[in-house]
Amino acid sequence: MNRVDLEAVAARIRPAHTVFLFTHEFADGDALGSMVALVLFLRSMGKTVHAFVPGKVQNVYRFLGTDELLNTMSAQMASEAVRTERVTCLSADAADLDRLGEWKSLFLAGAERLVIDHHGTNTGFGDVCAVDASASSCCEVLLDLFSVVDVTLVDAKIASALYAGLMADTGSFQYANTGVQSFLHGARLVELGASPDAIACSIYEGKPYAALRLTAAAVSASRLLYAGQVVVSHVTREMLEHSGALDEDTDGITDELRRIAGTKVVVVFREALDGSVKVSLRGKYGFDVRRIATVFGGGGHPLAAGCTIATGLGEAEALVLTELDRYLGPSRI
Ligand SMILES: [Mn+2]
Repeated sequence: MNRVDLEAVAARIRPAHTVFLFTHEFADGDALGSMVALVLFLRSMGKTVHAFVPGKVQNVYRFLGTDELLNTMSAQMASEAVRTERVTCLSADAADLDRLGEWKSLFLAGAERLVIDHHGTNTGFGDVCAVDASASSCCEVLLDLFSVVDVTLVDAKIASALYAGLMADTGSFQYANTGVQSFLHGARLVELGASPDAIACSIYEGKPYAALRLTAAAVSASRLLYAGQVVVSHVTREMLEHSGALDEDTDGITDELRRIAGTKVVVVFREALDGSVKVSLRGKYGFDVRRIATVFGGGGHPLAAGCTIATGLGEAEALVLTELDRYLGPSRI
C-alpha cells in the first residue's frame, strides 16, 4: 500500500458527516483498538460516529472505554439512519464482508464503503480500500491514516487504543510480523501518550481466574503429533462450563501452547454454541497455517489463521489433520 490509498480514504472521511464503523466478529485487541481509536478520532473531527461490533465485546479491553464507545446505536435506528441520511461506512481489520457478522447488510447499505485493513487476503470489498499487508496490525495502518488527516487530534486515549491493538497483534512485539515499522509506530504512540506498562498490565494481568483454569484444562488435554511438530488441543462446552470461563477466554490457549519447543503448528478446536467447531491455527518457524484455514473457508495471516467447520469436534480434527498430512505426514506419531 502506498500513501495514495490513505489519501483516498482520508479524502472520503474529511467531508463525511455521519460515519458508521465495522469490524470482524470475535473482535480481538486489534479490532477493538481500531474501533475505539476511530470513534474518538472521528468524533474529535466533529463527526457523528457509531461503531457496530458483531457479537459480544470481550471484557479484557474494557479499559479502553468499549462499554461507552461501541455499539451505541440500535439496529433499528441504524437502518433508519442509512435510509434517511448520507452515512459513510468504514470497515477496519476485517478481511472480507462475511466477517462483519450480523452488521454486514448495514455496511452494504451505506452511501459509500471504505475499507482499512492489514490482511493480505482482503477481498477489497469497499469503494475505496487501504490494505497494507506489511503492517502488523490495523492499528498501525490507522496511525498512518490519522497522520495523513491530522495527527494533532491523536490524544492519549486514541494513542492507547492504537497501542493496545499493535501490542495484541504482535504478541507484545514478539511475533514474526513485528518489524521496524511496528517499533516506530509503537514509539510514536508512546510519544502521543500511550503507557506501555499500564496497557500491558490491563491486558495481560487482568485475566479472570476461570480463564486460567480453562487454559490449564486445554493444556492438559493437548497432544503432540508429527514427532512434536504439531500440538493439538480442544475446548468443549463441558470444559467451558466446568471452568466457568467464557468463549472469549479461549484466546490465551494458543499463546500458551505455542511456547513448546520445536512445535511448528498449534491447533485449538473449540465447540461453539451453535454446534460448529472454531479452529484457531498458529504457525511457528514460518509454517504457513493460512493454507490450512482457507481449505475450510477461513483465512487470516500466514502465521495466525482460523476457520469454522460445521461438524462435531472429532470430525473437524480429522479433517484438519488430513490437511496437515499433506505437509507433515504420512506418520502422525
Ligand atoms: Mn488485526
